[in-house]
Amino acid sequence: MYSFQKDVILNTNIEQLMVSSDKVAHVQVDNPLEHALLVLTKSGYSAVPVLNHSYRLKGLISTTMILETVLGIQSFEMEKLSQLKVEDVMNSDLPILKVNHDFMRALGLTINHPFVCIEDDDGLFKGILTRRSIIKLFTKSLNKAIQP
Ligand code: 2BA
Repeated sequence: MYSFQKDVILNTNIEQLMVSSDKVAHVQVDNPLEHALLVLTKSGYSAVPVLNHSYRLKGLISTTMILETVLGIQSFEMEKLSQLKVEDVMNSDLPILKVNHDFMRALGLTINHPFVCIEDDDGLFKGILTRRSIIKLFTKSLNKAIQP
């Protein structure tokens, strides 16, 4: 009989799984769209967090959001890349976890979001929790459980 370590998973501290802010590609609210497109393209991520100058979370921006904005009726309106700012386009309706939130809350959010931003008690951006880190945790635990 396999024994899956349910308690180990449920008691996981989300800070342990977090990609810390210094390793997270991000943009700022007042960056022009062309800068955001550069960050997204060069990092290879499809969406990244948006912060203000006090390092607080303000939204998310993705390549798709930018392309939809510059796509006109007949052609791409590339001048919008320098005219518009990240805050004009970003999605500000984002789920946020606190460092002390429990693992089940985090797990539920990653059903619909590939990553969830984490902030500390003062509202400062701490990092992100990705689906990858959660799948890694389950894989490790299941591997332990099925090993003879
Ligand atoms: P996506 O960019 O759509 O990436 C989907 C998955 O593809 C990632 O899943 C990861 O497994 C892989 N991937 C994409 N670009 C990668 C890269 N440059 N290096 C390594 N692996 C890459 P997750 O790791 O679960 O990430 C979920 C989402 O979290 C990503 O979606 C991205 O929007 C965001 N993300 C992850 N790490 C990030 C970071 N360091 N900075 C900013 N955003 C990040």
